[in-house]
Amino acid sequence: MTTANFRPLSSYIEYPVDEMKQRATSFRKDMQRRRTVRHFSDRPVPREIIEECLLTAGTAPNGANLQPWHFVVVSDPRVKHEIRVAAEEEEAEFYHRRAPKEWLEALAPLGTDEHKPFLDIAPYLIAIFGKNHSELPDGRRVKNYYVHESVGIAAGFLIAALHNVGLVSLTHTPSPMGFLNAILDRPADEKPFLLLVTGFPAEDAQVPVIQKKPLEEIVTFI
Ligand code: IYR
Repeated sequence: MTTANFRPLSSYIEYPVDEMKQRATSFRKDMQRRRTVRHFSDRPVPREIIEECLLTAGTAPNGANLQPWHFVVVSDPRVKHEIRVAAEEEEAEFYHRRAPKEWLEALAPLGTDEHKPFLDIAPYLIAIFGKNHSELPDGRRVKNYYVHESVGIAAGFLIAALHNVGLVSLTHTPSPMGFLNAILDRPADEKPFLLLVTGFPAEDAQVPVIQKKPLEEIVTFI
């Protein structure tokens, strides 16, 4: 059994209350500017920027610090195209056969359909996998905990990190996503969680006019 090893919390910063308020508001405003974008430019993005954002994602709190995630960053146009073909096949099935009417109605305001040109155009497709098991440094294979929660939080960090550097992203969820294991050669124990499309927005990018719920609707203080 490994024993716990503690050190002082030296990275913590406390701000005066006024500064806390300012920071809360300025972060809220900056995050409110973020939009999910489906119209991408093919302009390249330096890989080290993506690497930095992925390191931020890797700081996410997670089950037993087993860090149950793996990110595959796809920039090879041939692999991107393979993903597009497979995703569009699933999506055509979804939009024309599988999706219940109620789901299609919920999606109508977003104007989505089975065509996914952004999978060819955007410079990076980041396939995010949740790992059900980890390999410890001593070679032992152990179970991971709270995989969905952990990977979801890491994905949120990544989306915020990309936004912070002036990139846009799309949380794409072709369903089912099993084809990502085959194309990206990932083991069956890893489950695709999200395909995060990222890059610069197209110059004529448009976004749907939608509203976020007000505080009273999403929060209860007791
Ligand atoms: N996966 C499909 C459908 C879709 C589902 C939800 I929930 C969305 O918020 C958006 C789209 C697609 O990507 O088009």
